[in-house]
Amino acid sequence: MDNPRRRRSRVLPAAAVVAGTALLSGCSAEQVGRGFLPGYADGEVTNMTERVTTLWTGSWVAALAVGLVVWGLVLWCVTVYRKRKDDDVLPVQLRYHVPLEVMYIVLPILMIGVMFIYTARDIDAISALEEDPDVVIEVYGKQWSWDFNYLDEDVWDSGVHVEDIGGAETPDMPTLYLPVDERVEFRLRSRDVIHSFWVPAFLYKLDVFPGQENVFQVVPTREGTYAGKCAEFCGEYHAGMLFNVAVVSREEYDAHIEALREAGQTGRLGPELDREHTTGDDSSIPTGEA
Ligand SMILES: [Cu+2]
Repeated sequence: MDNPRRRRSRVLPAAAVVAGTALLSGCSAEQVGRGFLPGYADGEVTNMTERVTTLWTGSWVAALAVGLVVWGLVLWCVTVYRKRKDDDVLPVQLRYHVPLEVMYIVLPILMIGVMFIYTARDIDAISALEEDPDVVIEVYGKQWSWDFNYLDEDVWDSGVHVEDIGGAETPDMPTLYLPVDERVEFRLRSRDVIHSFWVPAFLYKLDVFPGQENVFQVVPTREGTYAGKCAEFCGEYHAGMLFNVAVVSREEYDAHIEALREAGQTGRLGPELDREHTTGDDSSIPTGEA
């Protein structure tokens, strides 16, 4: 029968298992507050990361609240209307309840509407382009590395096509330098197939298409080195398509540009290096300039 003491004895170990799992998995309050997105306690990585994190945590808190209500209703029905002893007649199998059915339609539309409004607001802010970015970087994705053209400085850097990611040597990863607290415009192009430019710590990625230029802007706000990768499966060595992003002071940035110039890496690694069967005609590609 319904013995409250026995019920408690089952609830307590379950709660202990949940708490124990949370502790063992090493999740701190700070990580939970960020919804387990990458991030740092000592500052936001870009001008957009706080917005993205808030949208993410807001979404899952809302989803969890809806989930709790739904699970609660399910459990309530299962418990209250369960089959009892000597209860061997099926309940009515079909019933109409128009107000309830209207609710089934209206409530989900409202919930999706709320998510839509916040998402549209944030996508708008994140993809906004300003007239005069401080730094313009042209990025070429290629099987399987990256070329970076620092367009304002007329220098370039290039990653070696990685072909032995399983080998003992670590791939020769290019490092993209960005000055902290300055607005950077990325112009993304591909030399061959579809890639995706992803710096996980920026909480943003954008696909890279052959024959098209995709543009976004961001202001890195925290000095540090971040991992970057290709996020679109692009062939055999896709996993080796890695790079680093170094967000540094203006002085360090200038010094790095100077070093590239001294190494003779002046000019631009342009569309002439695209793979032949894709478009080599620069004029057909919109430049992204306003
Ligand atoms: Cu790729």
